[in-house]
Amino acid sequence: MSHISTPSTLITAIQAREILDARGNPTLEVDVILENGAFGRAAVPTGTSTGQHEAVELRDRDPGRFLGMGVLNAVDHVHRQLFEAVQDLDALDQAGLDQAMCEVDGTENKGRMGANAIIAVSMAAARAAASSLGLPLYRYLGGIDARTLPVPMCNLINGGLPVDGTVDFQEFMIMPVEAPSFREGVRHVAEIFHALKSLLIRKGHHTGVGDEGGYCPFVGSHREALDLILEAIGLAGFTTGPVEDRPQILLAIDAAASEMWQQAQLEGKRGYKFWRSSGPLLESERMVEFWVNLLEEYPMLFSLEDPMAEDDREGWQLLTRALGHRVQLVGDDVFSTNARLLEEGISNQIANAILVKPNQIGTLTETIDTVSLARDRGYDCIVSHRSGETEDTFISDLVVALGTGQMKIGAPARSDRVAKYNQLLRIEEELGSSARYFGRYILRSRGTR
Ligand code: 2PG
Ligand code: MG
Repeated sequence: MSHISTPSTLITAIQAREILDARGNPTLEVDVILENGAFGRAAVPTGTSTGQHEAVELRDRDPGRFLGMGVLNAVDHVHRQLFEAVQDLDALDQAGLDQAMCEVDGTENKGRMGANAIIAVSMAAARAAASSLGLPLYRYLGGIDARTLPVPMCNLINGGLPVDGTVDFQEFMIMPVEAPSFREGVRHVAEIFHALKSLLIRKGHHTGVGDEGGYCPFVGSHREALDLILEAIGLAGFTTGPVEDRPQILLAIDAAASEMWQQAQLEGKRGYKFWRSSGPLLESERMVEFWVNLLEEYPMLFSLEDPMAEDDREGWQLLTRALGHRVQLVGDDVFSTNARLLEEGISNQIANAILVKPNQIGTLTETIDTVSLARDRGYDCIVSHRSGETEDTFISDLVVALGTGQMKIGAPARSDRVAKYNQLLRIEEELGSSARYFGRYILRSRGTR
């Protein structure tokens, strides 16, 4: 890539620091400075229901600070080994500097330097490079084709592991597929979010929100959660219904089923434990039947994320065979934004879409490689936030750059989530008439039922 280099875009300084994420836990922020004075800053989010094969998030484990969650060792690695590796490298050569950092780490899971340290430098360097060229980040990363605004997967109800005492599944989401623009899509989801709040109050539920900004009512069952959402959609004046009827709003669930699988394992059993609703333990085949029946009952359900556990490959295969032609089946834990795991999943015919979280793999280059692989093999990609976010909006630019057309953002509430929506609103405005909203196009490769 040296042909596009100009000496002025060489990395001359890096400053890392420990900051707080939206849950009050420490995380890493990094500034990268180039010879020409250009500056880029990035902060790293954190997951809760993390896949077993995610790149390592390095924590200090010093019980005397932040309950062991400090990241001072990662900060130190940025200042020493990682800076040494990328000092005087060209920030325009993203692949080169990402590779240099991977080499210094030398492990497959970035366990020595910490994936949090590496991804922070990787993203900050991209920002500095964009700034040197006077380009917005989405334009720098995506070129002239970067003009597709995603359909937001907007979280309305939170449950699962991060929330005590509510529903089994982690996230219940809506997708404004018939909006004419992203801006209108945001209006749709925000109005439904407010309608749901009024409904919850009317029904005597509390309206506290979870990490992703969605409400956490004590509803007990997933059906009750889905019914509340359907009612809120109607109250707000929007339509939902079978996918083939072209409703304005479709539904999505992140079941985070690996947690249910692990819960059963704790009891020495193999299957899925519906622990909140104290339902039965379902073996893989029964779990597949569960999903098939739920889709019959709720034909507006378009997307199921982690409907099966990452350790239940046969279950995933069964489900993909049963439903893969009709709905979007998204692998989060099972792929962990890792091209090798995705390749394996593709050959085993698991899922038909992948969640993309840059910090799961640890460099921007590898994130983009995973998206390219997914696309080549006909898998849809959904760029995603994490449950522990910061005010950083990198992923909003990334989703437009990659043009994947879908983004899991959380609720239209709380600044760590809203920052992402607002950045997409700015990008849409800047693109003007060139902007296109992905909208109904998400249905292109899924047959109707
Ligand atoms: C998920 C995400 C965010 P986490 O499971 O998809 O919604 O959560 O970052 O905790 O894995
Ligand atoms: Mg998930």
